[in-house]
Amino acid sequence: MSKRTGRLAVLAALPAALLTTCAASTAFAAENPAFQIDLEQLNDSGSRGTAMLSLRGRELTVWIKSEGMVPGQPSAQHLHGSTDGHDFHCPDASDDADGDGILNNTEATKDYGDINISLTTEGDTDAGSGLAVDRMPVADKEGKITYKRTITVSQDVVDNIKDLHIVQHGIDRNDNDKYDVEGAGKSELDPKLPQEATAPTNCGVVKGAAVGSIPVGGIETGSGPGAAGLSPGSVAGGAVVATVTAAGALVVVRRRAASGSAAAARTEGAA
Ligand SMILES: [Cu+2]
Repeated sequence: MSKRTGRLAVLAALPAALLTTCAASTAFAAENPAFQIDLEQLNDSGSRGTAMLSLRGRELTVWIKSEGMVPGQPSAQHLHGSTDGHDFHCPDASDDADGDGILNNTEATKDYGDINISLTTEGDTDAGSGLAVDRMPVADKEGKITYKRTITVSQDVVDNIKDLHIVQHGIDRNDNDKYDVEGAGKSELDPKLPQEATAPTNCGVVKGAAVGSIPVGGIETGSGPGAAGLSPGSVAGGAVVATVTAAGALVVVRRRAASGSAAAARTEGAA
């Protein structure tokens, strides 16, 4: 081998070495990716916050810090959207289809999709726990919520995490620190429930989500081994269960409010 050829060989090897380095660091980032979410108010709630999603294999850790929540009240919170490539996003006031001044959950679901994961404080996290308010975080007396939980998710969620987003629910239109029908009428989900308890108060998408969601098309067709997880069908089925469960769970809130013991409802803030 001539000296010249030898040098060329070294030069040729360099990019390969660089590529290997890059691949290694990319692999590291891909192994433990983290995504930031800014929560922005809906329904003029004044609520806002930040959230972080980080993945270690199929272990998803969710951090949420929000403020402007209803003091002493539980806030249902979820990862909404789908893992089959559909591009859901956060709604805005223009989605108030019936023009009543309240963006209710049904109107908003058209944009942010069904519940994919319920961000409960303990126990189940499926869509069926969507309104299990006894397992949802309670805002402290300043209206702040701090939440952190690590949950095991399906590979579909891992692969499409950028297509999901966080929604927190619960507004207080008449500023009396509780969910009541005087504030915004009855919930469209169940006329026995106050709209204030189910209407969304904030929403946030994963930063850079639009970029991430483009190549997802391949996932839609591919359903090879290991693609098990939440199918659109099972999510839809879960949503029905969620509504039913919701009716039961929210009755707790309603009874508290009805008993007039707002103080009792103002349990000490979780976390
Ligand atoms: Cu939700």
